[in-house]
Amino acid sequence: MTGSAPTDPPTDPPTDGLDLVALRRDVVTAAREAGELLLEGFRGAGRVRAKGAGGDLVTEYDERAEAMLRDRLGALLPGATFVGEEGGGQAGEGLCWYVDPIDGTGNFAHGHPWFCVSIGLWRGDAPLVGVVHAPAMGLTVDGHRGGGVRREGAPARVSTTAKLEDALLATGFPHDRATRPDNNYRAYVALDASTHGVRRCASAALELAVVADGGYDGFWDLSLAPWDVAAAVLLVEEAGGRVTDLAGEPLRLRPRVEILATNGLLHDPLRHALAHARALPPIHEVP
Ligand code: 2AM
Ligand code: CA
Repeated sequence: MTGSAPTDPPTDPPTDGLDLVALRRDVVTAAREAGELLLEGFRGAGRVRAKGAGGDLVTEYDERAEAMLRDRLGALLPGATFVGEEGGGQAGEGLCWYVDPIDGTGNFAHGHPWFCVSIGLWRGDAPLVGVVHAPAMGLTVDGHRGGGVRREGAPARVSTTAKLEDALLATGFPHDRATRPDNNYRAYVALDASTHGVRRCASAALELAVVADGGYDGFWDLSLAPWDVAAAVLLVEEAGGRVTDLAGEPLRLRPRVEILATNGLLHDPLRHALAHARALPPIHEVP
């Protein structure tokens, strides 16, 4: 859907002379290079091993792509810290890269094309640059603070859907959903039945990028990691949308991130619908 943005992007944080246009271009180049590496392993004989129960998979390609991105991004901003899904790292008050070399690892490992490289540059609590690149689908969504969002070079905006019953939504589920009472099933069932549907394609960064591009009207998740959301928070906000936690408070990149991202118009209606659904008895017994 097209139309004017329902909300304005937040005020610019200080960029201290950073050339965000050039950085964004260089991050897209690095993400595409990492994407080419991933495609060498996609549907191939890449070694897959289980990282934990319930399908949390890590492949040699996560590790190789992250190492490559550590090099490339480190060279762009030698003073920035780096937090990656595979190698960890500590964010400070200054510039920090948040990198997920494959968001949607389970899809990648199963030969499903819905996975992406996600790279976010933040300064403290402020996102500056975000790039989500899905190499198997030829999709890149990138943006920088004050510079808008593009999908394959074309301007991207959030949708203008104004009624929850007309919305197409997306969500995700925790890996321990079979046993965890707060597993998101109740909210999923309630919203799936009362909207155009709730997708769950298992790459939070990519789902959020599609919110920024207007394909989804909203996304929520109860328990993500900072590198799952760091790039796409910038994209949704810059595309005119709104991002908070489920209580409507500002999002912070804590070790466990609860997130609600919408086109802005549906933010409060979806937040209230989720609160209502989550107050009902949970669905957590797997037959
Ligand atoms: P991944 O593919 O990099 O593991 C699936 O609903 C989404 O949740 C994916 O973005 C997935 O990222 C992410 N995810 C998987 N395990 C997670 C965990 N333990 N903590 C936070 N996010 C996780
Ligand atoms: Ca991830």
